[in-house]
Amino acid sequence: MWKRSVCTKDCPDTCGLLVRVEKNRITAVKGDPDHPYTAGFICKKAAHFPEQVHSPRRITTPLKRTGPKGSGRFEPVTWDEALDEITARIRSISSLSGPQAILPYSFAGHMGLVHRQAGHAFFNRLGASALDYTICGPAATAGFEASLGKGPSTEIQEASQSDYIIIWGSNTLTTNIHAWPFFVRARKAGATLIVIDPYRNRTAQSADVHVMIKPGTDAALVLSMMQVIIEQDLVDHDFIAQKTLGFDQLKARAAEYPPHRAASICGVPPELIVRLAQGYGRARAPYIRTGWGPARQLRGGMAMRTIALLPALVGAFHKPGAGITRSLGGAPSDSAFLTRPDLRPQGVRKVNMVELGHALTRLDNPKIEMLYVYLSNPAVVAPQSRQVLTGLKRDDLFVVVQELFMTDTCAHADIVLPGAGFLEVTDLYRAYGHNYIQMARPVIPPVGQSRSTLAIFQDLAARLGFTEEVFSLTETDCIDHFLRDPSPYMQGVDVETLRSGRAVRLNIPANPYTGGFATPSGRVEFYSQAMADQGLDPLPDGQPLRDPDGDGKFTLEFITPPHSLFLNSSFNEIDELRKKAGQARVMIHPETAKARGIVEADPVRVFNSRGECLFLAHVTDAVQPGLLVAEGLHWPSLSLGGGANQLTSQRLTDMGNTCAFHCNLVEVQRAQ
Ligand SMILES: Nc1nc2c(c(=O)[nH]1)N[C@H]1C(S)=C(S)[C@@H](COP(=O)(O)OP(=O)(O)OC[C@H]3O[C@@H](n4cnc5c(=O)[nH]c(N)nc54)[C@H](O)[C@@H]3O)O[C@H]1N2
Ligand SMILES: Nc1nc2c(c(=O)[nH]1)N[C@H]1C(S)=C(S)[C@@H](COP(=O)(O)OP(=O)(O)OC[C@H]3O[C@@H](n4cnc5c(=O)[nH]c(N)nc54)[C@H](O)[C@@H]3O)O[C@H]1N2
Ligand SMILES: [Mo]
Repeated sequence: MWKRSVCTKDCPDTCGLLVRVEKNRITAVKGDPDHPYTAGFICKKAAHFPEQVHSPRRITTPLKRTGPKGSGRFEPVTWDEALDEITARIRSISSLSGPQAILPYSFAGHMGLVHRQAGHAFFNRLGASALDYTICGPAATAGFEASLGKGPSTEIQEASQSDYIIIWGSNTLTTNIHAWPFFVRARKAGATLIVIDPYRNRTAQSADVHVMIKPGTDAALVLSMMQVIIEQDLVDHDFIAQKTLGFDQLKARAAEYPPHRAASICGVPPELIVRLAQGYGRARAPYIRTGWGPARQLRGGMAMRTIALLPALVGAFHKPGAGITRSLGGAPSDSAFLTRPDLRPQGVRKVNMVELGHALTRLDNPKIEMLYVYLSNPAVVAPQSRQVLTGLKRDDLFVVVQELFMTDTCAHADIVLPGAGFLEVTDLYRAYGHNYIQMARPVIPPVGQSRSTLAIFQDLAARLGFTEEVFSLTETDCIDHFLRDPSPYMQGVDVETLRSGRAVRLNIPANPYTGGFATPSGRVEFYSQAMADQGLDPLPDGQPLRDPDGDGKFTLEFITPPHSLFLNSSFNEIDELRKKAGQARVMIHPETAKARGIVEADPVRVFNSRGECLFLAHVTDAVQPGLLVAEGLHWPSLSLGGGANQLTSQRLTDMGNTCAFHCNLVEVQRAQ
């Protein structure tokens, strides 16, 4: 029997799925042809869901550590034993050191509105240290909002009517593949496709023009394009007069970046900058798809803010097929009934999740004594892994991990709890690459003794005597709450269709900017007083900032973008996908390799002051000289030594306090 469901992995596409179930086993998964956006095809990863759900690697009972920390030796225990031990620890730590000695750590292993947020009320009520959820998007969001205000951006489907598409720091064919058909449609009608990226990724290989920019220099490139657009009078004077703020100051700033000067910063030849500016400025419907890449830099907020201003210069916001896309999917947004921020005692400290390494090794008053991990794999995904692992190995740290698989984080746990996967629970899903929401019910019961995130936290809450209503809400109670959300995005949403399991469109216009801009001035802000108030440059600024810890010591830049066969660190557990991905590789330009005596497939050691890791060298001109690229987060326990996050830093971005995953200086040498 085929049942309808949704892919809930942390990917913009949130695909409609059809799942074949025979005797409580999932035997096949395919795309739902009726899904209005994902339209019947799925990625290579999702096709492996049957093996993932029923994998022999799946954790099916609670486990308790028997060997030394990090040894990965466990014995099965009952749920009562496991939860009793956790509650006893919570009680003793809370009374001796205070509840802030407990730190929850979670992210987006499951994207459902209910289960993803199901632990928040518990930790708020406990008075635990609060986690700041910064590892992915906030720099991009903050940069974009400073220019255009809060709210959804242009729907990707619009791009099919564009004649000039720029994919700016997104590896669309790897990370957002369902956007591609809309770009293909536009190209069939004659559109030009530009990719701006430091390396020739799969998407750049398929573009008309690949602009091989140096990492962290997007703002300089944009300012230079602006200089050309203004000088050649390709601007939309009416739009600028009526809908923008600070054009004269912008003009003066852009004048500081003539193409020959910008070229020396961003490595893009001056003639190409002029061509780009003219192509964009003269297009009938210029459209930009931004990824998160430009934001994962120390000045990533500024980069995103500057890119977001470009459409205003040419009045693109009011042209069909034109605009700019970042994250989509606005509503339902009010989760307070479920997360209960009001239960959190006043003055509880916040811990930035990017700084987990510091938190576990340096934070005091009180020191972290319990780490409770769910829906995340911080041993692999968090920056500066050496320090994270030092923290996780502390004998005086009690670690609980809720997981489906024995990840590198689980290996450091004292107690592991088996989580029920997305095909085993009821939840509501909102995408961030399209404007549809969808509800899914379990297609099979929880595998083994696994339990849903909501069920686990409610059991813990009951053991600790928490009686607030939130601790007894069912999945469907929560979904009913979300569906009653008064947000305008929910208006007209057909709840019956939603309950039948089909995707339903939110009430969000395809081009929301036609309704105006939610900035303080109501205009696009070339000049932002809000940024000035935060001590930031109120105008776009093109000065890059390289990794300060490596400056003067290391000369090679190192970026760590996603792998097509993994989803962050997920899917390493599928043997076939891991084998297909092969050992962790680092791309090196032939000149850079030659200068170091490195040839194809050599084992190499990449290092900086934060750590080191091993890769196999892939010598290729798909990267520029002086840049190393390592795609994907391989589990160190199942691949060559280390993992790319050995080399990344906990330094925070200029806006949004996010991780600058693509801002690293390193050196490489042959291993042995
Ligand atoms: N297959 C697969 N799909 C995924 C994921 C995955 O791991 N695997 N991850 C998911 C998640 S959580 C997210 S947030 C999204 C992320 O999706 P993307 O936005 O596509 O990923 P990023 O890591 O931000 O990198 C995007 C591109 O930015 C480039 N880049 C790096 N630095 C710069 C820079 O300074 N300027 C410019 N212009 N480009 C730069 C990188 O080389 C890369 O090609 O993808 C989601 N989808
Ligand atoms: N170097 C580098 N590091 C990065 C990035 C990068 O580009 N470069 N990208 C960053 C980004 S964009 C992000 S969003 C973060 C992502 O970081 P994470 O959100 O930690 O992503 P995953 O590695 O997919 O880990 C999710 C874990 O949740 C588990 N899980 C899935 N579903 C369930 C469930 O229903 N119940 C339970 N209990 N567990 C479940 C999975 O098995 C998996 O181990 O990583 C970041 N790290
Ligand atoms: Mo992400």
